[in-house]
Amino acid sequence: MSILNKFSLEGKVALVTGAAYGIGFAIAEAYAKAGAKIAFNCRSEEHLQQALADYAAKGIEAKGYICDVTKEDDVRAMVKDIAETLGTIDILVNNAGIIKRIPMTDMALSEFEQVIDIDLIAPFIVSKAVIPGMMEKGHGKIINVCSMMSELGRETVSAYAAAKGGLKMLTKNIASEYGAYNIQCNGIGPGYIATPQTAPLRELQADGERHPFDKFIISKTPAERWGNPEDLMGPAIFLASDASDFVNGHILYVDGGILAYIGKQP
Ligand code: NAP
Ligand code: GCO
Repeated sequence: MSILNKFSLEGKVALVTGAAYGIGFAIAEAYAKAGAKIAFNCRSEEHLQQALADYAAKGIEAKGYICDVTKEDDVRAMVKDIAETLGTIDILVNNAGIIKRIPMTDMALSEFEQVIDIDLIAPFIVSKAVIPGMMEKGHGKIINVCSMMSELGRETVSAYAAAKGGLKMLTKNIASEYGAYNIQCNGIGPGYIATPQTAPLRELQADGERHPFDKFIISKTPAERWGNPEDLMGPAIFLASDASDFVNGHILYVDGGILAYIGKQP
């Protein structure tokens, strides 16, 4: 048997939250191409319909749900329906997330709370709904989408950094608490990836110049480029497959070397 079979997801059921587009879509696409049955969710009917068409255009039969990951009853109903239609979830990717870029002292409490709700509390909600099925099956893979902000801070992203830092520790705690049930929980930490979430940081300036932040990230990345969602496909397959059965509580940074690099000398 080829060693590459360890990376196969054949016959597995994967739920990728927030996978209508962006990083979640790329991870779900990768899982489908590795053999998994795919379920995903988002909040918007328009995004759902567009995503179903986009998956179909790639030959992927994805099952989509309108489900806000912060609503526990709706999440439990979605997980139950997936179990009844596709099978008990083997792989969960807590991908759904938002960011608000506001100086902390200008940020309303409600804005801070919304980011924490979606980026930290929701991974708790969804993992809590999925783990009992994994325990019953005797295996499971949970991948939490962390961030450079799981390790670093920067101006205007206090809520997001707090959430993603917390998500790193939630990852380690799930790994610790459920490792004995053959459930591995790891994080994937993308660097700066070209998606709608980071589009404002890459907008061309009125004079046609690149955005200052765009130039900043290029100077902080040894690869001298933004990442693409496709850059996450291989690492995500690894963390979801048998090839990572003894990897647990690890945050796999996929950042082109940002965290290793002091930055290009001026
Ligand atoms: P994105 O393009 O903004 O996509 C976010 C997805 O999450 C959308 O499908 C959105 O769909 C869904 N979503 C948001 N809130 C939701 C909720 N409450 N319930 C259900 N779905 C929800 O973001 P992205 O860049 O792909 O990022 C995906 C994940 O990677 C996020 O956790 C982000 O923090 C993380 N990340 C991104 C980068 C980057 O550079 N892009 C780097 C590191 C980590 P609806 O709006 O239709 O609900
Ligand atoms: C920002 C960016 C980052 C990325 C990502 C980096 O405003 O700094 O949006 O937070 O989204 O999380 O890993």
